[in-house]
Amino acid sequence: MLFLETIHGRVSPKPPLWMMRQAGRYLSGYQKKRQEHQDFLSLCFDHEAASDVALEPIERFDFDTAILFSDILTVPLGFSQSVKFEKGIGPLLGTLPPASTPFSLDFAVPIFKTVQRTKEKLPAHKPLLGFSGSPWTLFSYMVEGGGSKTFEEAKTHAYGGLGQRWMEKLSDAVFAYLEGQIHGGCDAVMLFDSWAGHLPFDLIEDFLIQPHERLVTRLRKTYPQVPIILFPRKVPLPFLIELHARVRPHVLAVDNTLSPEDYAKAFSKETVLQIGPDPVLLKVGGDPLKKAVKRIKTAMDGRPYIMNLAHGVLPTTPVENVLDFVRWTREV
Ligand code: 1CP
Repeated sequence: MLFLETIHGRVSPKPPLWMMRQAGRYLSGYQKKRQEHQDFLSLCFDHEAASDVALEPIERFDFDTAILFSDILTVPLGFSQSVKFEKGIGPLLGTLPPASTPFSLDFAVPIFKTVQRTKEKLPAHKPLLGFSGSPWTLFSYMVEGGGSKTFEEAKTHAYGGLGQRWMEKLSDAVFAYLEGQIHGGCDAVMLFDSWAGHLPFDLIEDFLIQPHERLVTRLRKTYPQVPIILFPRKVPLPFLIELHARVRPHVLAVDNTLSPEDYAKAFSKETVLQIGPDPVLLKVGGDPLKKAVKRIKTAMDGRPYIMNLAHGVLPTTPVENVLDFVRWTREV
């Protein structure tokens, strides 16, 4: 499996490739399945439909890994916090439960079934990636009650003691949740810290570094054969370097805060990076996309890396551009 071999250090002129949110709204099969379900979460909890959705991009684009089809915002359900997705608004969560609330994996039973069915239906040479939100990103949604621009509530609790308590609870919950995915058949797991870039310097230690240290150390020790991809989005370089050095994920997923050359300079050749063009460039397609792909390949030449996007694929992306992206990534 090129994807796993690369994570273990194999250098290839044709890097493994997949896209964040590869199973999503830009695909007709997804749209059809989505319409057959009352809301987005019903689709996530229908293990047959969710696994079909996860397989569609593999069949269409021959990506080098599949990713479980679910969402990071199922985890709050394990603390009995309500979650719904409102059309045109995004996620809406109920009030934050008391910090004494125990975590239950009951909500995840259908998700683990999705893992199993996706793995069964995948060609044997394609791995399956499990995932979770990171503690800080999950906490942000749980406190803010949805998306946020300022993260005022989340940061208020972070500076108080409650945030710290939740970091420990969420690290343990995410470990248990990923453990279930690994038992179900996931070959690797990814942690999405999508809102890490909103952490001010004085919260980096307690809300970015320590929760990941706790979580990744425990995962590495318990499941040494399962690689971990960490995506701390939009974290300034000095913190990113420290996070990487202390947490030691198998793969560091980077965005487009820096140029590919700067990422190559900042991290030694032993560091496996996951890197890719701006999702808007994928939507634009043509020459600008081709140039961006070439630039990344040149900067990453001679080191193991995974091609992806700087963030999730946009719903407005033409499928033809994805086909071009795959072709340009693999042409030598
Ligand atoms: O049809 C729809 O309207 C639902 C759109 C959709 C989809 C396809 C959402 C709503 N989530 C997903 C799937 C999803 N989300 C996957 C599936 C596997 C894949 O193909 O990649 C994954 C891994 C996620 C992860 C996720 N969900 C993240 C982390 C990655 C990132 O994009 O930063 C986050 C932040 C979410 C929250 C989320 N899910 C959906 C929405 C609208 C949001 C809110 C985003 C925001 O607050 O801006």
